Amino acid sequence: MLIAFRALCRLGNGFHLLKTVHSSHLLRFSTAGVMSSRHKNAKRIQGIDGNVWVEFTALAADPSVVNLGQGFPDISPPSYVKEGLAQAAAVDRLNQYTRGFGHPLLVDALSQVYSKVTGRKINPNKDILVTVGAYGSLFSSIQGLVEEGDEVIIIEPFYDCYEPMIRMAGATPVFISLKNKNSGKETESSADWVLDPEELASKFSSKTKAIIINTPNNPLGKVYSKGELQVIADLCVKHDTLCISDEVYEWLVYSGSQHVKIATLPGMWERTITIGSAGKAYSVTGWKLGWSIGPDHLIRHLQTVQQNSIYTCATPLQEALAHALFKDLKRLEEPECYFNSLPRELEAKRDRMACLLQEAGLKPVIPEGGYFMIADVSALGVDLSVMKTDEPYDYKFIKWMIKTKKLAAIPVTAFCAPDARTQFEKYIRFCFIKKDETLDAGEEILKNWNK
Ligand code: IK2
Repeated sequence: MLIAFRALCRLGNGFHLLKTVHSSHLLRFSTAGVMSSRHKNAKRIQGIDGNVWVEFTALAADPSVVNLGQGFPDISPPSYVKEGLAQAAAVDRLNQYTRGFGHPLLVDALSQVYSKVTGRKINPNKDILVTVGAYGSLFSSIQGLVEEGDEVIIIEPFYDCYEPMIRMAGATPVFISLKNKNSGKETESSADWVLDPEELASKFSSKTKAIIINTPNNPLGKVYSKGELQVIADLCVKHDTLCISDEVYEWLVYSGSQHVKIATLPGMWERTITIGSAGKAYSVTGWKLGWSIGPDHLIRHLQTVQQNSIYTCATPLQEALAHALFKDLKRLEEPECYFNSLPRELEAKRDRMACLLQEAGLKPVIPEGGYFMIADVSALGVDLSVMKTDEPYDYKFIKWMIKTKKLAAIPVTAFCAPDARTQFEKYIRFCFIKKDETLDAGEEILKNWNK
């Protein structure tokens, strides 16, 4: 426990200083008593105040910068999705609170879609929680299920919020890194990045409460094969461990790969929370609607977190999402279904992005899914030793690139723990769910890189 050692000493300038034995932070206090030790942060958020999105979104906000950084589409969402929202907002009743665990029409739609996809009857009221984005699902899963002293395994590179959420729950993240088994190959693929099964087994212990997986993975684009998921599933069953499966890019899988839900493997339904996102499924990231799907005995704990925190999500958005899902459910096997047409559209953008990066001398890792591509920038040989910060190379590289080339991306070390920094700092992440004009502007910069 943090024991604050107060040494209040009156200074000539009318301020007091408070020192703590825990950190070197000195808090300033006005004589008027505006601030006191009561204003100090809660211990659970100590050390997690840095955030890659806050930092790099601000840097990329300059309109002269071509933003291939944060993962939001600038293509138009489907018209029926936008029209559905306008229609919902026109109904008085739909502008009021709805059922806290999910709007009845939406949980009905989700249960029908996921019953079909998983081949298991999903109970709309007991097996589903609608949340504020996938972030809300991750948060309620971790708060509802992970205890102080527990360990949670996360696989690097991982979506950055997993680690602080685990720490806020008082638990300890245990890291394992995907390794590139074919480093140096002419064309690298996200499929080259694999887990060592023995190393993974060594991470499980009696303290392991859960493992978080993310397929397709952000930032790498790896789509875990059934065999790879089976290795994870066998360890979960053996050690009676929960699995939080972040599948926000489940529909965005490219030719030759197939998305497999770990919850469908034997013994996994009863221990898995599967997470989805409307933002990613329908290219409406600003809607911030997500969902958790799993067995009643786990979902009820997430519901407890939600009913005592945000309580409910926006009703018109949920109504509109339900109508969109019903429309696509009817044509799930047809090319017009958005879940089939979007990956087709994106595969062409992915291939274009890979060519652009290669021509500019970067080495892309071709993703099997999702809408990000990481690229090795080391061959460019940009010397950043003049930047006197202790930041990893990728952070410096992107700050330099935004300033001098007017192109924004995201550093890959934001997705790993400090120990893996040397493995990942030569990579930066680009987002390719962008309209052609945005990709054209990126192409222009990359073509003129050496001029
Ligand atoms: N999980 C993963 C794997 C995500 O990628 C995201 C959203 N990330 O988008 C920002 C970026 O990577 O540039 C989430 C969870 C959160 O999804 P939501 O927006 O539905 O809360």
